[in-house]
Amino acid sequence: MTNKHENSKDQQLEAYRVDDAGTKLTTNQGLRVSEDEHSLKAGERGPTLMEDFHFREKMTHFDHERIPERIVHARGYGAHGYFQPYESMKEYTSAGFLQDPSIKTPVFVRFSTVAGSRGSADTVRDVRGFATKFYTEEGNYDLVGNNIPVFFIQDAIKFPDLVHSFKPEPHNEIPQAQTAHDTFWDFVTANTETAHMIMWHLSDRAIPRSYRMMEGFGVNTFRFVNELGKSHFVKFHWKPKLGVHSLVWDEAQKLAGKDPDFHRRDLYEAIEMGEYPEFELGVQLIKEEDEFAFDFDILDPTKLWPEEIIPVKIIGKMTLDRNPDNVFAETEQVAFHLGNVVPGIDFSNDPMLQGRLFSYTDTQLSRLGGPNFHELPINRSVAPVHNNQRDGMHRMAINKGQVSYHKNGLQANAPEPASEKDGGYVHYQEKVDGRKVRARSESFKDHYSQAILFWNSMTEVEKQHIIEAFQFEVGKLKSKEIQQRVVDMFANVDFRIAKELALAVGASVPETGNVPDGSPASASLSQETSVKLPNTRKVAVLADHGFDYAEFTQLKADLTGAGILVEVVSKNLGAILSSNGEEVPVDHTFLTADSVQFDAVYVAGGKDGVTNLLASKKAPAFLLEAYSHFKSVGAGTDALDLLTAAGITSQDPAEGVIAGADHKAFIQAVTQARHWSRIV
Ligand code: HDE
Repeated sequence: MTNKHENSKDQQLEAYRVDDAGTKLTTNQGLRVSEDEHSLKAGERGPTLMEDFHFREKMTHFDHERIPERIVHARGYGAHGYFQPYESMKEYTSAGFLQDPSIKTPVFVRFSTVAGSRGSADTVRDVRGFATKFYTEEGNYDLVGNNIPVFFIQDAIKFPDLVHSFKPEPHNEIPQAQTAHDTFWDFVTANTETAHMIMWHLSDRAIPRSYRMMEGFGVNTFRFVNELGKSHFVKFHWKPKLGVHSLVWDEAQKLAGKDPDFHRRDLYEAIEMGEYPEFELGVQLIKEEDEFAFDFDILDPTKLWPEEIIPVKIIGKMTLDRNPDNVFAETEQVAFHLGNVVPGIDFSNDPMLQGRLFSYTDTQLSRLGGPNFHELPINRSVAPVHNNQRDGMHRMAINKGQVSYHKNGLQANAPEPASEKDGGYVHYQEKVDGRKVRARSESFKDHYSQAILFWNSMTEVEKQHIIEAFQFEVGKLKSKEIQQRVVDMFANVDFRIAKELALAVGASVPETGNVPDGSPASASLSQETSVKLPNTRKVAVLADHGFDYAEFTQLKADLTGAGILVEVVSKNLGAILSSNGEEVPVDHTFLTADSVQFDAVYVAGGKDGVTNLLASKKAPAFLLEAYSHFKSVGAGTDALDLLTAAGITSQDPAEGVIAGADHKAFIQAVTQARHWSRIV
C-alpha cells in the first residue's frame, strides 16, 4: 500500500478491508476448508457428488463474478485523494467543503474512455471521463465531467442515438472503441450540433499522454448559491499541474497493442512512486442577471465560455495519493450521479443536464443490482444517512424500530427534515414560466461559430493533426455518400478542412467554404501554450555490454535529479557489464519494450557498448521510431554511429537530437516533449 492520506473516507473503508495474509481457508459461512484441489467424488475415478457444498459454493460464486459493464465509460481507472480549497468561496456558494482552506475533503476519481468495452485499449481516440466524488461532511457531491468542455448533443433525449451510432455496429459488432465507422459519421452529419465537439474529438485532446496530463470539465452549466440565496451560473474546470499533453496518433494506435493498459499503468505507477497527480479546480462564474449577455446561450452544452470573456478562477487543488486496494470493489462499483449535490450547488435548465439527472441513478439499478448501491463501501457517504427507505436487494443497514414512515408520532417524527439553517437542502427558487413543448430554443441553433473558434485557436501543427484525424476517420467509411456529407458539413468550419479531406477520400471539393471572415480565436484552447515539465517523463536508455559506466551514472543522476524516470533497454534481461567491469541491471529488452512506451530515447556512451547495440537491428529501429514521433533523442560519447544507423543525421542535427553527452540540453529537450519542427 502506498502512502496515504488518512481521512474520514479512508477510516470508513478500513472497516471493510479484508487481509487474507496468514489466514486459514474457509467457506463463505466461515467453515474451515481442509482441501481445495479435489472435488468430492464417489471413488477416486467416480462422479462428483451433489453434497460437495464447498465445490458448489466456489463454482456458483465464480459463475456470477461479472456484473454488466457501464453502457458508456465502461473502461476506467480510479484513485483516492483529497481536495483542499485555496480560499473561502462564501461569496458565491454555501457549499461546506468550499468554505475553509484548512479543511481537506476526501475524494475518489474515476478516469475513463467512453466508447470501448471494459477490456478495450486505453489509448484509443475518444473523449475521457473525469468523474470525482467528494465525500463531504454534508453528503456526497459528484462532479461528473469529461476532458472536453462541450458535448456532441444539446438534449439528453438524443444520447441513446448518439451512443448507438458510435458503439460497434449491431449487425457485426465491429469496430471496437472507435468512431471511424459509418454509423457514427452518419449521425454526425445528420445532427450538425455535433460540429464543435467533433473538432475537439479529432484534436490531440482525444489522445492524452496521461490521465495526469489532461483537463477536466463539468461541461454542463450549474449554479452556485450563497447563504443569502444569491445565485451565479457556474462551469467547473480541472487544470492538471503537469500541463495538458498528448500522444501522436501513430503512437496511440501502436500503444493500443503494445500496452493496452498504458494510461492505467501510468496513473498507478505515478501514485505508487509518490508522484501524486494534482489538479486545480477552477470555476467560471456568470451573474444570474447576465444570463442573456452573451452571443451564445449559456445553457447550450455544445458551447464553451471563452476564458477571455469569462475568466477561470482557480479555487482549490485535488491531490490523488492512493491507489484503490481492489479495482472491482472500488473503481468498478463506484456509482456517480451529477444529482448528488450539497447545499450551495444547484442545477440550471441545460436540457442535457436535466436528462442526465435521470440517467445516472437509473443505470446503476441494473448495473449494481438494486436500489442499495449507496451502501457499497466506495459509495457510502461519510455524513450519517437516515431516512425511511427500506429493504431491496442486498440491504446492509439494519434499521431498528417499528417506524419506517414519515410523518410519525411513535418516534417523535424522526428522522426529521432539517431546516435550511440546519443543513437541509433547499432548491433554488428559479421562476419558470413556459408552455409544455417538445422544442429547442432558437438560441441553440448556431452549430458552427465555436467549431470555428476552436479551429482558429489551433497552432499549425494542431490543425495538421485535426486534418489527418479527419482523413483517417472518414477514410475508413464505406459509404461515399457519408464521406461527401462530412466534407460538405465541415466546409462550414474551414474550407481547408473540406478541401484536404475531400482530396484524401476521393470526394468532391465544395465550391467555397461558408465561414465568416475575421472570426475570433481563444488562446486557452491550444495545448501548445500549456505548462511543460520534465517530471515523470520516461526515458529509455539503450545500452549494452561495454558501455561507459561513469557517463551512465552521471546521466542517470542528472535525469532523475530533474524528475525524469530512467529505464534501461538492452538485448537481454539480467545485467550489462560496463567497459570497466561495473554492472547495471536491465529493465526491458527490445522484445518486451517499445519506443512508444517512452517519452524519449538515449543511447548510452561507450564505443564497445554502441558496437554491441549496432549488432542488433532492433536498437536503430527503436531510435528511429521515437524520432518519427517527434521525441527527443540523445547520444552519449561515441554513440553517434547508432543515430547514423537509424538514419537520424548527426551533423547539423534536427531539433531535439542531442549528441555529445550533453545532459542539460537533453533534459531541456525532454521537457519540451515533442519537436514539431521536424515535420516536413
Ligand atoms: Fe454520462 N453517463 N451521460 N456524460 N458520464 C454515464 O452512468 C449520460 C455526459 C460521464 O466513471 C452513465 O454510471 C446522459 C456528459 C462520465 O462511473 C449514464 C448524457 C458528460 C461517466 C450516462 C451524458 C458525461 C458517465 C453510464 C446526456 C461530461 C462515467 C454509467 C447526453 C460532463 C462515470 C453510469 C464513472 C457515465 C448518461 C452525457 C460524463 C448512462 C444521458 C456531457 C465521466 O448514466
